[in-house]
Amino acid sequence: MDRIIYEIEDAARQAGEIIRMAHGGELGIENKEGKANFVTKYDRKVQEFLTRRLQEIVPGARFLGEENGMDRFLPGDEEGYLFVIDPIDGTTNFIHNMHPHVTSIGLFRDGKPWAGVVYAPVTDQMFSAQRGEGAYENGKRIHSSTGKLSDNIMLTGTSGFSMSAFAVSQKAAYEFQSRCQGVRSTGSAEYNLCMTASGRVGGYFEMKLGLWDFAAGSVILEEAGGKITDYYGNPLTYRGGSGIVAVCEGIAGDENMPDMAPYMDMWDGRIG
Ligand code: 2AM
Ligand code: CA
Repeated sequence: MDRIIYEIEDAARQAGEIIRMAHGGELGIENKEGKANFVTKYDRKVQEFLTRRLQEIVPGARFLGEENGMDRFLPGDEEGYLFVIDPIDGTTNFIHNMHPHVTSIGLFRDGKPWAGVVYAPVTDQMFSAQRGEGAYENGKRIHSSTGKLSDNIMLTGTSGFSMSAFAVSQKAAYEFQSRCQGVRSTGSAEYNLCMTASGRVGGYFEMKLGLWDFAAGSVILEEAGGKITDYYGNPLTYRGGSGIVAVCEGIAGDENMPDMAPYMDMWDGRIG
């Protein structure tokens, strides 16, 4: 892998250190759009740290991040290097001092995801991948499961920001529950993608995510042999948020995988 991937891993570890030290003090919790959609002073602080540090690693790179008003893909982002950052993915877990919450750094080249780094500070797990170079967990090569849906557990998102999205997710989870070994939920999208990439679970689906919630994990999953699409089976555009259906190698060709399109059609799109 390129030297810069290791430098990005170092930056993610330093971000993790800031996150690990946060508890015990004031978190500075504020509400954003929707029902349970929070930001803390640590989300902002970590994003500021990463923006500064990553600029040194890839001079001239552009930035898109969940916080600090940097959350839109701009026309200039189509060319050269673009970092897509979520300083804390799983903020609600973080607030409750509960694992998992991760720092996530995607790196796009000419508008396409090229590398991804996801660091879980509580468990000291470092996931990374570079296009064409494979996916790794703590330096060891990982591969997604080759098992079928019936041999795997699955992860569902819970869309904490929307009761109507939650209701539809639960309907989908009900269908999966009968076809697989059980449905779980963690509260961090990037972590879920890494769990799929590392073969621990068969896949993950969630109705609405920001680009920063899957920018890094999608490269890690694809490099681990998995597949990620929207609910209609289309490739992601990587120009903004989306619903996602992520599966391991074994489930990608499994005829027992439910059709996800009707679930997206069922959602009224309401936030709150
Ligand atoms: P966050 O912790 O960075 O906010 C949980 O199901 C996942 O949904 C988390 O990755 C969480 O990311 C994300 N999430 C929370 N609120 C959201 C919103 N309003 N829109 C899209 N994704 C959201
Ligand atoms: Ca976040």
